[in-house]
Amino acid sequence: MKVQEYISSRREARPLHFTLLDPGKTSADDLITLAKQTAEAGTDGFMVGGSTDLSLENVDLAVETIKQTTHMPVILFPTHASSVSGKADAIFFMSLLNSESRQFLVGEQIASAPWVKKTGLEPLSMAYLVVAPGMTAGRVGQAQPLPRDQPDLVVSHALAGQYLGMKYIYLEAGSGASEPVPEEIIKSVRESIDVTLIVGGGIRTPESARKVVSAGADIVVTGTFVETSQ
Ligand code: 1GP
Repeated sequence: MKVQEYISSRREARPLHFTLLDPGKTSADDLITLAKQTAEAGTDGFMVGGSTDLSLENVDLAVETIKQTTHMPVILFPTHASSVSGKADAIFFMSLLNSESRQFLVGEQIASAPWVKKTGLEPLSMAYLVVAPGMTAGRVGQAQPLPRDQPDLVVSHALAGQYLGMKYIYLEAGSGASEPVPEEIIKSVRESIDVTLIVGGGIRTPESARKVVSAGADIVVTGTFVETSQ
């Protein structure tokens, strides 16, 4: 089954949870433990990536480790074309729509496209929107983080992503953010778009995950919470 079908069929039953694992921050042994624990806890899939420069070997190893441990879908969440592992099931083929740099709007994508075709990775087109504070993702992606008090501006970006044909919209507060994306923003985007809405960054408690879901997220992503909860 394609990952896109896996996501949409699971979503018919309930909102989903994805676990983000960063091989730049986590050892191979810890990846096994974390993957096992989160799979047992009911996560729906894994994203592998990070904002820092990751080597292809590192990402290949992480993807293989997670797949062997859990047999669940692994989706790349890349920053640079150089770390696109052909061993994953799919790739969030994403454009950081509020980046000021051509590199993150379309440059890394052009660089990785032939490799995606060659390896048969399933591309999942995604508009990646960095909301303040944005953290490392915002800094590395040269984004002007979208202000937390301007839902209309975030909606404009999300709609532009949908009209450009992107099947997923990711609202990102930044890994380790003190607060998730505000509920008002999530609600406004949810009411405006028809495609799958992913929300991540700063979600560390069941309560905040619940709020993000009731505001309209289809998929909730946690990274830091998992990394720090062994
Ligand atoms: C980062 O949204 C993800 O891209 C996860 O963020 O590490 O804060 O959970 P956290």
